[in-house]
Amino acid sequence: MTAPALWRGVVLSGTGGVWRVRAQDGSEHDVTLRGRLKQETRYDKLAVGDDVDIVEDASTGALSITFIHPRRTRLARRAPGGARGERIVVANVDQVIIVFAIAKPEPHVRMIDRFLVIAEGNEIPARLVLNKADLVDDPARIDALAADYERAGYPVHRTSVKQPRGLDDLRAVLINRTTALSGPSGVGKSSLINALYPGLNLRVGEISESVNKGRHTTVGAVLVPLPGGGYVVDTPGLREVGMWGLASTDLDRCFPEFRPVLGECRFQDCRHLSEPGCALRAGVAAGTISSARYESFVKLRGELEEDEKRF
Ligand SMILES: Nc1nc2c(ncn2[C@@H]2O[C@H](COP(=O)(O)OP(=O)(O)OP(=O)(O)O)[C@@H](O)[C@H]2O)c(=O)[nH]1
Ligand SMILES: [Mg+2]
Ligand SMILES: [Zn+2]
Repeated sequence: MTAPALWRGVVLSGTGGVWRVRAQDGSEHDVTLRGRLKQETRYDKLAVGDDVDIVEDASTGALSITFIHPRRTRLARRAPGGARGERIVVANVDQVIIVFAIAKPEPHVRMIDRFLVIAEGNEIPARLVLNKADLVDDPARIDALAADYERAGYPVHRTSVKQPRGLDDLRAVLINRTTALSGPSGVGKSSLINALYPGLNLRVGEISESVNKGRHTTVGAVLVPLPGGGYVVDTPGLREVGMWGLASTDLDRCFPEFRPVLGECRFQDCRHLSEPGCALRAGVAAGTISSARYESFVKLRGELEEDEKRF
């Protein structure tokens, strides 16, 4: 009797029963979760992005997942209907790249901050792309928008697909990493990916649709292999994560530039809203903390406190 062939792969997508797995040689296969593993772990414990071991049954040729390697990171959201339990939307995301346009559509700072908080809440490094740089004559306009984020420690890429500009640097940070690419509609996410990888002809955000033309209906996030190594995850992955699961009291730590002053408020449980002796508000008044970023904090804190009343 020959031992079953064992190989390693990455889960690209799932249908709720059959999983698409990419082997290290680049080949893709439909596999199922081995019965024993299914019982041991709750079903949804396997996630897109998981690094898995696969065995091939010597007689039937059927492929099954026998082991899920420990995850580096997870993008998780609250399980539907319950305050307890999380559902992993994507595993092993190495970075979040948030794309906005400098114009058409106008960037919305509250929304940029919301995306960054989601990344911070999941402890995944984030970068910001300001695309359509060709649409503004004065580079100081882009710098003004970038300033708050660069001060907070986020790398900011100024790009243009039309010019083109900033594309080589962006390609360099995608190589050999798994990236959740997110941002509002019309900012140029698909255009950027197509400019970076001309052969890929990918319409980010519509990936699930194209996969659905196949035999199975894809549920949730889809990992797309990049030429040269690495993966991008289509946008719904991050959008559906939201801020679920983040405690309102942890929000302040999701603004990296707030962290140095967080221990300095008069009250240990300071909400940083109207409490006397708040170091954060003192920072805003002194101009060392961005008032725009602080306003985003206040808005998101209100939303999280509302959520907590409901659960
Ligand atoms: N001027 C200019 N236009 C751009 C640039 N990048 C993309 N566009 C245009 O912006 C429009 C939207 O681009 P998409 O790539 O479809 O945007 P998207 O982010 O993928 O949008 P969704 O798929 O709806 O989420 C298209 O008409 C692009 O040609 C750029 O750098 N400069
Ligand atoms: Mg698109
Ligand atoms: Zn405070």
